[in-house]
Amino acid sequence: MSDTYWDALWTNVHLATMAGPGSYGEIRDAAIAVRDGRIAWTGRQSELPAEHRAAAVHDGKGCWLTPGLIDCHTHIVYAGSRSDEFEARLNGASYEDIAKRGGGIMSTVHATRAASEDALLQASLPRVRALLAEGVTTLEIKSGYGLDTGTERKMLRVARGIQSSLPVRVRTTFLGAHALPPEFAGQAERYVDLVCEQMLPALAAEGLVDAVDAFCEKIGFSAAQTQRVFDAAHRLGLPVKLHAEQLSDQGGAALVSRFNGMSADHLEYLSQEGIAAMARAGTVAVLLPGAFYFLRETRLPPVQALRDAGVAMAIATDCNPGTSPMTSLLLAMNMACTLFRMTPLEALAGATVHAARALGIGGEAGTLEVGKRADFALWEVERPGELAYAIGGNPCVSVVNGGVAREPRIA
Ligand code: DI6
Ligand code: FE
Repeated sequence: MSDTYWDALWTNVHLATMAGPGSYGEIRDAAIAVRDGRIAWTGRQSELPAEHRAAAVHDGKGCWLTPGLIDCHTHIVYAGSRSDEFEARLNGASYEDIAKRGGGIMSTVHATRAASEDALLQASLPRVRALLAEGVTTLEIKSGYGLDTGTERKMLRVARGIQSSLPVRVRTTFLGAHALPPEFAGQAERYVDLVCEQMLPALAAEGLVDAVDAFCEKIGFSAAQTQRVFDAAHRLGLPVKLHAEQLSDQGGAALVSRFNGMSADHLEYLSQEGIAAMARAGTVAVLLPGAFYFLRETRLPPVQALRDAGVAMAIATDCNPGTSPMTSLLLAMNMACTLFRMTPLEALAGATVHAARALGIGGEAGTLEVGKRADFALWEVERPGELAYAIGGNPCVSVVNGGVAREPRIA
């Protein structure tokens, strides 16, 4: 079989390869070829090798073709809804009122504990389908609404089940240190013992954990407790990331950087020392404009300082029922521009090349380069910057997962 025998070829497209810093990596009037699920050739269509053969040829009809989008921070597996709390708060109820009624994050924990594995999967699939309709090909999913071994296991199994049910690659993250479960009230250290000594080793041994996260916050876990979780992760050889500096500066970004963390996420209250530590370690800043918007936060993440320090910025939905009930990565990209003053190029890089790095899969995904997985999306837009422009539009016309084309909307 010669080098130029391909499984599939897309012609008549413009590529935004996202390879090479500071540009879309545009190749106009281009073609892209796939073999064995990987990108085998990219370039100008006029430069296609004369002797090439492809089993299938797709006419891209002048569309722009980008790497498949990557949502690198979600809590998309959960049961129940918190729309009642949203409405109660807009009718004047306080957070305390809601917490007294067993609301807030604990209402999601109760609903998730009560749901069967299949019910949890069925509740989650429509949210994932909404992301997939917008060209998402890789998705990170966290546990953290179980807070006991059995329910954390159930969440992670459902996350793996999503990859078996739909055309998407899933990276799982263990977030046992998300909140203190009611049965451990006043005993945070004992709960961290359980997370480090039982939950994480058991779930990692079952192959359910790709990375480890924690909620390092006054209302979550302290930096010292987070460090214990990271030590446990490293003993098991697992990479770490962190919910850091969302509501206050706990030094979380510097902490996760010391552990060579893949990402520090949220970062509204990030300090200059935190930025310097992230730059040194190459830790990606994952910015989450949906939570900023939904919480009506006013403190902006330090985007210009991150840029100046050369810290890569990713964008994600943070899809969760409490602070970011959002299933549109394109909208998150738009909000990153309008709310955080990121550029459309930074927003697209944030949902492709930098999101891949935040998941530790930069060698496999995130750009259109020969040898990487053939995950890409075709868009009916005039220019790639248009992807961050519309509020609620979806110009996706086709998605390719591992070289296999599909409709954006899937049943
Ligand atoms: N940060 C958040 O914004 C969410 N979790 C976290 O660590 C909140 C989760 C929820 O309220 O359900
Ligand atoms: Fe989150």
